[in-house]
Amino acid sequence: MRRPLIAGNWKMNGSTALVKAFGDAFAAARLPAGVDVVVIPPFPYLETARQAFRNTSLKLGAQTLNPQPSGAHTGEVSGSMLQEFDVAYVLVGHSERRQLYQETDEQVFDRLMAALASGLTPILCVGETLEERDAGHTMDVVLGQVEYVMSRLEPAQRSEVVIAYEPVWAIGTGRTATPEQAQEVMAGIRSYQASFDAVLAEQLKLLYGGSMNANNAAELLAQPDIDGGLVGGASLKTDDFHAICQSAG
Ligand code: G2H
Repeated sequence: MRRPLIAGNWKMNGSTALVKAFGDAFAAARLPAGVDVVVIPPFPYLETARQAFRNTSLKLGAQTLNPQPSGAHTGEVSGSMLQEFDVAYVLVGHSERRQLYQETDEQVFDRLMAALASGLTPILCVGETLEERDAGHTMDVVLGQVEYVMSRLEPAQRSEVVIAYEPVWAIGTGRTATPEQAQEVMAGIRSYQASFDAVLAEQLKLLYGGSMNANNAAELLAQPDIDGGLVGGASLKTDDFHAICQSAG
């Protein structure tokens, strides 16, 4: 059985007040016992979040990391720095990083390796654009992104990776992939993984991302190959995010 994971990616949103509101709300509201829940705020809020989440079961994540352990990389943050703030998860290769900051598969791989080296669980984000979907290239694009990283890992490293499938056309647009569209791609990712190792493929945690909200989460999470969600906009409201977490239980 794969344990569900709901991760709330705040992107460049939020405030100290919002972090504290999440701490208060989730200290008071119970989460399903079998679900891992992660909040991924911008870097400046990690320490406040660490304090505010002490009485909750919320875990902490980060939105990216630099592949280097330290040095002259102005504006960057390393895996060991994230570790100091009890960060457990880190996103790598989010489509916004790939598109807005030209992150290549090679750079995504380097970041993922840095995450593993620091004991962080990487959430590898993959997904196709609308043009790629319309041209019938969805599986080629998605599996290409998955393969670039997974084929370079040792089996023990592969078992540490969570993969989030986020169709780019569904991100922040209010246009969600249908459960069937999402399931089709997730099943493709799992069967690709099975070509390396059938046992690992069954253990691989797959998240859906792209306009997941309190209304559509249950149907998406009911799909056999969807083990959780990477939630953007709807992770900024305590009630909505809590409802999504309940759907995963
Ligand atoms: C996809 C998702 C979270 P949203 O980027 O990463 O964002 O739920 O706002 O589409």
